[in-house]
Amino acid sequence: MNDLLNHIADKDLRLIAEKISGNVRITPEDGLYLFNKADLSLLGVLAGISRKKHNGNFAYFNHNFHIEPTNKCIYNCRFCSYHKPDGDPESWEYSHDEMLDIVKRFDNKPVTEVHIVGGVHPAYDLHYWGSLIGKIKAHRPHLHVKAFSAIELDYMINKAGLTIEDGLNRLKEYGLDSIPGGGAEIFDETLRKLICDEKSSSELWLTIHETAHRLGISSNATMLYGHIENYNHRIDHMERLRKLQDKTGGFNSFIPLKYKKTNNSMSYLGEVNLIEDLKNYAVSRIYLDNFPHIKAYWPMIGKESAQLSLSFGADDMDGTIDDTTRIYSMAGSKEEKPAMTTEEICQLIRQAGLIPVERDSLYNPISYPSGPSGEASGELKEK
Ligand code: V47
Ligand code: SF4
Repeated sequence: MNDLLNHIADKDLRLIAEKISGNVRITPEDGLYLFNKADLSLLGVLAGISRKKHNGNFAYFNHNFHIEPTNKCIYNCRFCSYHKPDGDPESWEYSHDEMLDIVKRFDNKPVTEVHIVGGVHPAYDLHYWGSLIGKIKAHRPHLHVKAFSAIELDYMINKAGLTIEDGLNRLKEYGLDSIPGGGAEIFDETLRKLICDEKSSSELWLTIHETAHRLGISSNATMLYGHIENYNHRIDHMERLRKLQDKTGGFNSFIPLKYKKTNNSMSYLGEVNLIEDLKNYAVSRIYLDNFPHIKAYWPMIGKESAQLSLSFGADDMDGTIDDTTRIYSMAGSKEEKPAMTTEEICQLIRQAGLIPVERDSLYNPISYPSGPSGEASGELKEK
């Protein structure tokens, strides 16, 4: 490694690389320098060091499905291709029974998690959504329920007239297991005003996650990138997350979400390219040194790019999904009917030179389809 570091001509970059390989936390200025000055191959190597420290040669996936209860939303985020106002012919809203039917479709399948996220429906409070969780748990008690972005939580808890702490406690009693990372978007207040003015503030997003962690509910964090933000904004976003994680340790994974341009009012911006995606995964892995996992969410970025991101710091491919999410196909993702078999997801991981691990929602290993040292990974030799 020292040999490699000696070949870095830029002295500042060399010092940052030495910090990373020596396990020393990098500063916001270092993070910015990496974004601006490091070439992609160096970022791949440095993110690889960090990735290996956290996750060895393992890459994770799970068996999951989504429920998107409604696309009716009181907000109007400019990047969102999903929401429709109540009464719009393209809006939908599932009843509890319809959502339970989705759960029942998986009765004979080895899924371990349901991910529930949708629009902020004006009519329903915490008890409506909590009782849905209760019914799901009554039907399948061991299914992990990862549900509701901080934005949905803010609205439903408020509508029920509860404090954040009491609301989250109540949802925990109903059966909520963990919280997904949505709604973080970009924390910078000036940008937030421009792209999603009405939704809960950055401070409130962070408070909801902090409170959840304190109550023993773990969560994920996201960052919407590739729109009007610059590298300073991304580092600021990650710095706020890193600080909170130092305090609580309650985040499981960080999920960079690439802005997709179809059917929303920011389309004129276009989309950033794959190099930018990989840089962003790499700097995220290095910067968020207290986050155990970096997730490449393949329904958004595509299977091949998600596979490539495993060489740039990501260690988790999310799940098999089984064609249960529409958010990203509506925003223009090429994964129009996202679904992967276990074999397909493992193959992608093995081809990247890593060992697939089926995990539960808290990243406890469930099985090693290729054995714990990857000994069964003959697929590496295939095309
Ligand atoms: O908050 C909306 C994003 C998020 C677009 O925790 C868009 O495991 C790109 O949070 N282009 C919701 N992104 C999805 C989410 C999520 C996804 C996967 C895994 C997890 C997890 C959480 O989707 C929203 C917003 O940031 N989004 N529109 C768009 N046009
Ligand atoms: Fe509503 Fe979420 Fe879309 Fe914003 S991103 S408009 S909160 S569904």
